[in-house]
Amino acid sequence: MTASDDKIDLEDSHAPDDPRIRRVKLPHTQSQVIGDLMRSDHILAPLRDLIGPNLRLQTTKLNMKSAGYGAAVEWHQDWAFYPYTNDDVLAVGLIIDDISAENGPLMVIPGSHKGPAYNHHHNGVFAGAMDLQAEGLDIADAVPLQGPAGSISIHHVRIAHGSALNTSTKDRRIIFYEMMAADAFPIVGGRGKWEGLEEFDSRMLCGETTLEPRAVPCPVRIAYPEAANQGSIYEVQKAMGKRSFAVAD
Ligand SMILES: O=C(O)CCC(=O)C(=O)O
Repeated sequence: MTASDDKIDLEDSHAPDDPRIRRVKLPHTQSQVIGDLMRSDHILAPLRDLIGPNLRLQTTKLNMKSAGYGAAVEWHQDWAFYPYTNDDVLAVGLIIDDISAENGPLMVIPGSHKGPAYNHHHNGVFAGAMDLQAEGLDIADAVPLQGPAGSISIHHVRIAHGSALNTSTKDRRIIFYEMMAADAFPIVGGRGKWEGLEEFDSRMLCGETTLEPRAVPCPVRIAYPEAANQGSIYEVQKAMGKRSFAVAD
């Protein structure tokens, strides 16, 4: 491969004779195991406990964060990309490799999910990234989500989170399964997927769908105008002038 496509997102340092994958896109459509696991109670039961019996898929991704060069993800709220009519929207992180402080754990700022819709615009475009300091948040408060392979993390759609470049000798792969209450409908102008009712309902994971969105007042910002680079969060975040994390050589 010489360029990213709709299945694979390549590291900036990728070369055909030195392949470097940053992300596998929609892995549940590429792997039966990942798809079956997504629909199993290992993933769905804890989410039902948190946001109720009716669950719909937002998206999935497998972030590779390979040893030595796995890209950072700048601080952001998922909500900046896909606001819904309510915020019963969660991301399950399925940890494939043991994760410690050294191999680029996902970090979250506790309590930030109860705050505002933080600014993710820079130089007049949606850059999908926050300047923590400018928003009054402190990286010293960040908690790394660490654990042995096979663990899961669950983070709220409005929590500020990010992760550093993996400079260690250990891979850090996480599959993210992002899901919401079935009565959360995407807000027009957000990046939540809406391709009509049939497609929306094809993403039901358990319980019943509805035609009655539940509207809960939540702060929202619209993720436009778009930045020049698109295709994945890593590309969109290049529009952020000031980076919090180092980039690979
Ligand atoms: O893989 C990570 O550490 C960050 C994941 C994330 O926030 C994302 O992909 O949107």
